[in-house]
Amino acid sequence: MERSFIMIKPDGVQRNLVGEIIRRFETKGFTLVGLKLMAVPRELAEKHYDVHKDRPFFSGLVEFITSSPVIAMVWEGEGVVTSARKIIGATNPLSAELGTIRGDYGVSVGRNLIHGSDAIETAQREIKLWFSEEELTSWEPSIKSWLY
Ligand code: FUP
Repeated sequence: MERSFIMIKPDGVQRNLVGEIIRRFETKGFTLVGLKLMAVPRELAEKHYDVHKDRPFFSGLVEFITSSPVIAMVWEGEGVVTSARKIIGATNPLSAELGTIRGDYGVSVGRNLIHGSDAIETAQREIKLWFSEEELTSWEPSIKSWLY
């Protein structure tokens, strides 16, 4: 089953949006298979954003992600990678549609509240980077077979 790595960034935690953000994924119908609150080691932040290492915003981004705790999560379900990106909204919150997490709560690209994997292969890499196998628990929603 498809999985995505979702992280509530320090600004989302500081602004008490953890419950609201988790609610959106739960009510959409995806299954939470891993969750932890953690301080992010610099090395992990640098690996996670490795693709941006030559960009001017890289050092500020790593500073920010390591500045206070994040919520790291893995969500599961058919199409979860693409759907999560829609739930999250565009990178710049000022361009993000209302109804998305960034569109509803964000004002700055450097404080855009949440990360979501941008492709299935990226999700696999990020999940390995952030979670051990033992930290992930697959479970079957037993209420209705059409809920993931
Ligand atoms: P996204 O996939 O929407 O998280 O966006 P990107 O992978 O393009 O960017 C990763 C993070 O870098 C963004 F969440 C915020 C930060 N960023 C900036 O701070 N400035 C920029 O111009 C672009 C991205």
